[in-house]
Amino acid sequence: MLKNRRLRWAAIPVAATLAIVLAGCTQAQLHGYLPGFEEGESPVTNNTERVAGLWTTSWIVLLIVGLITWGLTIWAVVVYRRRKGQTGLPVQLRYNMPIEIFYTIVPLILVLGFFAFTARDQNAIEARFDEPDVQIEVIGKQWAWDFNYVTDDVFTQGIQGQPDLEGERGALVESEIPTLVLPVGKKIEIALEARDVIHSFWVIDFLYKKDMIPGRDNEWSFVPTREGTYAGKCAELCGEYHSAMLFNVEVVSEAEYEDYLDTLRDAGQTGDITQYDRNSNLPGTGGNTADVVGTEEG
Ligand SMILES: [Cu+2]
Repeated sequence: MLKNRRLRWAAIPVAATLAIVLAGCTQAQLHGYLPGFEEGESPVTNNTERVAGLWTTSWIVLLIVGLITWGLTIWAVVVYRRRKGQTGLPVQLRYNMPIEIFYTIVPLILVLGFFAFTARDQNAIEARFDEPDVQIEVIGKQWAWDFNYVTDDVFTQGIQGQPDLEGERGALVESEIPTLVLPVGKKIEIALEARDVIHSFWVIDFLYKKDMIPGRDNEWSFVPTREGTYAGKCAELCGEYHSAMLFNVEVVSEAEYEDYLDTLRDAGQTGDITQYDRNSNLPGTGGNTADVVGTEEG
């Protein structure tokens, strides 16, 4: 009985704090300060709410575990402190079965729970569309990006970020940064490829990042749901100018998207751009024979 009453007293401040804290929450706070959740704006892709949900729920669970642990620690320190006139060691105890079971079972539940929810969300996020509206090949290279709009047979080839000598130290010329244009509300499937070494395609506000591995294509399926410009960068140290390997993602209306593709078509940027791969030493690419070396270097 006594134990129950104590628990009830502990629950009151926890609930009160939660109520006060949550009532005044902004979008940013409700989504665990992850990027891409501005006040009054819709989510950036069809997956960001799910990612933020897993993130904030995990934090809440872990903070509750933390509060219990810190509470018990402080309680033990205060209640069993050395009092005036006490000498020698306190009574030495061992094998408190309830506590041993408690701190075995609780972590087990936590680990299984985190695993299950992570697996559930990962399956949903990684699911591929049966029929994507737009297929795009994004190719990482030292140190820029090529975008091949496969569905519409046009492409752009980026150049490395150019230092902006006028701007802040380390700043790049914004107009020279490669830009991937996407139509809003469409099912996008991006094939992630690399020409040389491992890169990683990371669009910060999309809460998604995936490696680009030479000779092994990765896929990313999603629907961009809000128009705007989003910053991206390479997230895998890939050589000297890795830090200059930035790009932008521009999510636009379908009409603007079609206009953009037309400008590429008019500029003659159609056809195949895979021939610039440096991975000619991979099995099946026909490289590294005396013939090839002789003719290419001659
Ligand atoms: Cu890179």
